[in-house]
Amino acid sequence: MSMFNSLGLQDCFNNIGVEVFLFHDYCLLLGLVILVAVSLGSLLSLGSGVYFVGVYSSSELLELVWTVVPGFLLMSLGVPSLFLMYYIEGGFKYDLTVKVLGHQWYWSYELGDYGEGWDLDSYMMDVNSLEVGGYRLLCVDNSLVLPYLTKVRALVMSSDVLHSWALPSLGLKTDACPGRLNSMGLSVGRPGSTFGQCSEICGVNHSFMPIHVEWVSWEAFLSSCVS
Ligand SMILES: [Cu+2]
Repeated sequence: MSMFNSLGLQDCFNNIGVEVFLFHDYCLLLGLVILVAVSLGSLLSLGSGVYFVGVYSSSELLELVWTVVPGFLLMSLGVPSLFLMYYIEGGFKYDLTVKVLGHQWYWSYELGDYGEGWDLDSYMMDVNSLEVGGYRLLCVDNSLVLPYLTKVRALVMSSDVLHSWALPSLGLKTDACPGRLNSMGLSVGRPGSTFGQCSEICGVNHSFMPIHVEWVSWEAFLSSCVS
């Protein structure tokens, strides 16, 4: 969970999140190395009084290097980024499908795989009805309960305006668009709780439609949802 003194991304709860975290760090590091190299080179060149352009006539090797090296650097950003994008979108085989529907201003979840009675609306808890230790603006009345060690497919859609179903501690975020199903692979290896919020400005109560997913064992999952 994000705290007031947090730097960087949240600690991740799943494999995709860790990969996203590493890729983010790599991008920042690469940007920093290029910034320092270019700034130092410019300063040294200016300070020494020897102007590179003044003595430059031509060098095919130099031109080759300053074309190929940035090309490889860009590929080192693009290739893992594409892999991550496809990985986040998920594969084709799932154990469970959950439909996430954004409304103004709450989320509803449908677990149609196991018949009727599994649908729920998830509203933010009023601050006065919070229990001690509950999180203001994050706790909901009906949490989405999902089993861990399971390949879950989330199909995200909206019934009115654009919303975005975002779970930062899983490194995942998908826009909820009216009339379009976006899919996302959720897979977590241990029990726990993940919180998120709508991440698309969707109206006056945009800040008040949090997301809470509880990861439990299959036994607890099956008993929690049969009602
Ligand atoms: Cu929203």
